[in-house]
Amino acid sequence: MPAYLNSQFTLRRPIEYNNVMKKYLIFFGIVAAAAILMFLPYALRQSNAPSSPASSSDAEIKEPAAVQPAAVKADISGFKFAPAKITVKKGTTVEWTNQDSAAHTITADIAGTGPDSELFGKNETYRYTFNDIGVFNYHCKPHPSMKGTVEVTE
Ligand SMILES: [Cu+2]
Repeated sequence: MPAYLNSQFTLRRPIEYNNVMKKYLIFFGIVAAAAILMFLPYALRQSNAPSSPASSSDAEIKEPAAVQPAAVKADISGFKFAPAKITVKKGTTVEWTNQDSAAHTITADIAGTGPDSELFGKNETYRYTFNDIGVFNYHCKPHPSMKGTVEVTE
């Protein structure tokens, strides 16, 4: 008699079959639960689809901020600050370029409260970052009639 037909095997077979079925049911149960858990966030995201244009417009709002110039540019031309009055947000750097042959300075009217450059000549620049809120009046040391203002807002 072949071994696979012995009575022990045929008796045991249904029990083993049940065990195998139980293992399969548990396995598929876990797979199904995992599949549901994996698809749940996706399904929730899909249901939020109408609000996704809002998130893309958030990105559009962020983009100009990232592209924001490193410095606000101003000129010194014809013995004048141009523009003479600049309004910037706190933390903004202002960069002045001297277009005149004469050397000029950017000097805070109240020493120690704002820009204080050396003399700088034609096509040279001076940068100052305004980290405090307020109105900063400045002038040119050799030409006190040259006056400018930077207003720094929140
Ligand atoms: Cu000057």
